[in-house]
Amino acid sequence: MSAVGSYNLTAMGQSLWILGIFVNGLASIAGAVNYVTTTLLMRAPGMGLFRLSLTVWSLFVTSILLLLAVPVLSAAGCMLFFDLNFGTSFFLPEGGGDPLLWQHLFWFFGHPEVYIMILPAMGVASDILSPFARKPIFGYKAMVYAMVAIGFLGFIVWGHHMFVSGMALGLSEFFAASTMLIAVPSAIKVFNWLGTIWGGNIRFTTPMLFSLAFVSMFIIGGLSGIFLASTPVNLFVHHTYFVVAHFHYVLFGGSMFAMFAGIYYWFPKMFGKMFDEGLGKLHFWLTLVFFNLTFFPMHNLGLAGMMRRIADPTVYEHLRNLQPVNQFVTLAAIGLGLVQIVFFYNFFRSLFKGKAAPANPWQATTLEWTLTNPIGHGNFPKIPHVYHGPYEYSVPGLKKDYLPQDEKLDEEDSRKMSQALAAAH
Ligand SMILES: [Cu+2]
Repeated sequence: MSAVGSYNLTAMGQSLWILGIFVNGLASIAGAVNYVTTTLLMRAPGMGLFRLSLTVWSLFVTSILLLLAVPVLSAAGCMLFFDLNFGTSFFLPEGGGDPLLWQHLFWFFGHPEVYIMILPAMGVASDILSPFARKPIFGYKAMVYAMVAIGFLGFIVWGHHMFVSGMALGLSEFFAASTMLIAVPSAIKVFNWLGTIWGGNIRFTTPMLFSLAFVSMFIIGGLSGIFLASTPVNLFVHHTYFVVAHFHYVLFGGSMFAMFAGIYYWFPKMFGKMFDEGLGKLHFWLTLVFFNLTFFPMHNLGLAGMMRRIADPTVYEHLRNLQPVNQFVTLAAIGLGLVQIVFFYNFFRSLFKGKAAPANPWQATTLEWTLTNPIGHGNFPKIPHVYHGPYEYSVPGLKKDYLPQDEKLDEEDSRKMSQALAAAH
């Protein structure tokens, strides 16, 4: 609605919101250009693309998704801004526009955005599972190609958010099929994570626990995702808490758990201090328990008819029998929030009073662990040379069980290593 007389406050609020989205989009695009350029053009000598850690690969793929998805949101925002302020009718039926066009443009950005949030988590979890299982990543190249496939497929599934919009049957079949196809590269990743830790010499540190929980919670969120990809099931549960449950298993159980894993893993390198392992584990177990108490019952609530959005309060009368479960979920959510105090306490206490961290506390192989603590100006005093892949753990024939990426083997060691490898085959 355009302003009549005094300026329309709703339109002003929305216009400012669009401006915010636009500025945020510019920042995302600039950041993505930076990541893509750095990954492609500024690698250390010897650092081939297939020697990059999976975190870097995940950020590279994520950046390409950002470059393709964010401009669409910005353009849609501009169109909305024009509708609100300059009398155009891109989305207004009375002027010949189509409100569904907004949904299409939003979700063309919105679905890839979900992968923008989960892909870096996948990279971080890979970088943590390998050193704490003391085994190379199982199927490194398959992991890379799976991320590329997830990135590509992420652009042709947006319609699964719009099954209830009156979409043509043929179109919804396409979106259902393309969405289910994403289960394939996702399952490749899950099986490769399991293959990585299978038979490993597992160290249950805080970052490892969070990474393992990431994989487990991502499996639950992935499975409910397959339910939601199916159009008839989706029509039934679309407006319910089942979607809220699914979403949080992917983005809290997934992204947030991996984010915590990453913070604990790189804390010693970022700040030169060790965090308190006991408090880290307490934070992990409480988060895992309260997370599941909060979000698992939402599956049941959704199937029982609990709606996501309620405009008419009289509807609550019909939902009265769900009140106890809703109250339980609310209490669990408050618990989940309070538990994070343990994290912040541990974070700041370790920051100021933690014991000094050795340069490579996890005996990991990637380049950041070759830096001394504290890290000097410009990070690397001289540009390192890379000789190996990122996950050389338990290499046969060597004295220690890991081989840093920049460590050149002498002739005797490389001979021993190739002999041991040949004997193993
Ligand atoms: Cu989606």
